Amino acid sequence: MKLYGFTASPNTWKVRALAAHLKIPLDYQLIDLTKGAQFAPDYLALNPTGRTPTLVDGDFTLWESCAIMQYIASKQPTPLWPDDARSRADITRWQAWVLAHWGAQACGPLTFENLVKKFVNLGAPDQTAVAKAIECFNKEAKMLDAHLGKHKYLVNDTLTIADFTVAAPLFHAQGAGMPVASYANVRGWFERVSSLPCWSETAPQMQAAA
Ligand SMILES: N[C@@H](CCC(=O)N[C@@H](CS)C(=O)NCC(=O)O)C(=O)O
Repeated sequence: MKLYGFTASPNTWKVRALAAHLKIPLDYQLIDLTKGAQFAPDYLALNPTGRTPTLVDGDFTLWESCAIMQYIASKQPTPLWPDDARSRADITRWQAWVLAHWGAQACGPLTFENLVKKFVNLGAPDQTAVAKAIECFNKEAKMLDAHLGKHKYLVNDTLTIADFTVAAPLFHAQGAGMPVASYANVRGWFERVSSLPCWSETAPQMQAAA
């Protein structure tokens, strides 16, 4: 299987980490977003949204990182994607929450304003956008922290692809100014998930623009 992605993006990193954890080889090709490679005609033919990541498995092409994770995890039996309807719906629920709220309204805007802009010289963070994202982060993190106060992992108290999905944006927490310090259960859970070797095996090398 071939994965096209941008290494520093949590959306690519979580897919690569999952495949590494499952020992499923991926032929990885960088799509350099800083050079506009996502808009090259060959890439747009695979992913007309002009975003990363994209998976190609023979004649099957798939974009949207959470769908890619479910597909990769379906390649072989694994407790990370249990074969029962309730577990799969529960995992999908957390992935939908990331797409609609945790990523889109909280971690994503903070990463863009405080980190990405610095790396690609896009100017100062928009403080109105930062304040709004911090407010969203605290609202969602409070709910997540309460859940993790009762559970070791997000679904069935066992590691699943839900943990990979929710944890991925937090790898940029420090640089992006995400206020994780107040959420002890989130921090404890993130330590458990992030200590899996698959994350460091697939980690980006980050260097800010001068
Ligand atoms: N919902 C999509 C989001 C993909 C996405 O926004 N990817 C970003 C990198 S994090 C991207 O490729 N952006 C390029 C652009 O918007 O031009 C997914 O989960 O795959």
